[in-house]
Amino acid sequence: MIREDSRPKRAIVAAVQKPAVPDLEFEASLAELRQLAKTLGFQVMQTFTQKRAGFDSAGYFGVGKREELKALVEGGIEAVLVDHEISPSQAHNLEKEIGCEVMDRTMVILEIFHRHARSRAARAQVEIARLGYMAPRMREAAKAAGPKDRARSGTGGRSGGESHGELDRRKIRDRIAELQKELDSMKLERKTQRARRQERQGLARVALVGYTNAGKSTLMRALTGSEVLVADKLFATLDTTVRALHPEGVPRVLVSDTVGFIKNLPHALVVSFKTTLDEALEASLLAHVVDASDPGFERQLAVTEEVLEEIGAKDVPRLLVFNKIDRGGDAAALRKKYPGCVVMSAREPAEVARLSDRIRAFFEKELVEAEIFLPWAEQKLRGEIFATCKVLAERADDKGAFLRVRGDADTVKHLQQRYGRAAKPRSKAT
Ligand SMILES: Nc1nc2c(ncn2[C@@H]2O[C@H](COP(=O)(O)OP(=O)(O)O)[C@@H](O)[C@H]2O)c(=O)[nH]1
Ligand SMILES: [Mg+2]
Repeated sequence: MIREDSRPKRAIVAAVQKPAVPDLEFEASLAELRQLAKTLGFQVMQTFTQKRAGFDSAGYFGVGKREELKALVEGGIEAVLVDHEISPSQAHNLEKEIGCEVMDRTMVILEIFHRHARSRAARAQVEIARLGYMAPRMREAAKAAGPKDRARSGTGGRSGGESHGELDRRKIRDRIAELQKELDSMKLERKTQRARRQERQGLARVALVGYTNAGKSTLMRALTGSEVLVADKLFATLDTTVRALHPEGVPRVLVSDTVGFIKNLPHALVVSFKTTLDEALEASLLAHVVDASDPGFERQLAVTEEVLEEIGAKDVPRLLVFNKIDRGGDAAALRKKYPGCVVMSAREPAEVARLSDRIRAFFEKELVEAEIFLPWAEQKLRGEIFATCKVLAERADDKGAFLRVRGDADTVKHLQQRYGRAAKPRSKAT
């Protein structure tokens, strides 16, 4: 759907405004769709709207507007993103008439979820939603393919009267049932999931959560400094949205960008959204990013917290980050109302550095100080100690070296056990 080469696909974001929809609401939804389009790698060239009593049943826009759209497409537009869920026949007609790909809001969102779904449950859930969305559209495509399609249906052990489209629909139904069964069996494995989370807690991970457009991806780039992906084998295969906090320190902190909350989320996608967000559960710290300049931020903040609680992230520590303060918002009032919060602008490097320090401080708090004994025969393992701990001091005797280190409790314990403790453990962990 998205081109493999580096040039982004040129798109138009388009919508019909019905009389009952206030301008502000209409504009906000369009702005959100533009942001979602960017997330998918589209270059949004313009926004195209029409005020109309209702959606045209044949082609969503009125006839004249469809002509206009067609002219724009001929000028080099490759996709039209419609800010409503439109019917399969509307999408089909529109595509044929204007001559380019049409994606509706639901499809755009599904594509984003698909990219973010990492856990087995999230993948299954998103696939169910996708198949549910596809089924009626395939029927439409089959209808458009015409009656000769029916001739092909005799094979494959299906009853003779079944059309190709019906066959596909049955396959989709079967696949949905299969995925649902898989999901049900996964629910029984919840405990395992919790265990996995605990296991990962040794790794310093912070997840950015919050609404689309709050500035999560911008902060992610600013905090991690480079476009270089974390090469760590464990994560490299998992996703492309995990990077190390820059500059790297001890412990090495990994930052991940989660799927954003969406103001105008189609009801059928709520469950997929929540399952996809569950990667947030693997973090030991959630940086909840809020757009302080958005007049509706308090409601968004509340919804985010509710959903985080629902998915079981209630106990994961939070750092509340009010971003975009350069665009608006009352910094003093925010600090007073939300003690411990960070108020900042992602555009101010000094403020990004402050956020970075706050994150680092959170993980450093968890560090312990200890002494590790390293026998002379084991010196080749020095590298590992230096890579995983901060070495504060070093002394030596005839048996080996004693390294005074600060590091993650589990790592330190593991290293101590591996080489045997120093004869006289000097002081306890702080
Ligand atoms: N003025 C201002 N704009 C910001 C700030 N942070 C992000 N943005 C802009 O807000 C838009 C959405 O940011 P993005 O990081 O993509 O949001 P995400 O959907 O949460 O990942 C982009 O156009 C950013 O350039 C900020 O602190 N101040
Ligand atoms: Mg983003």
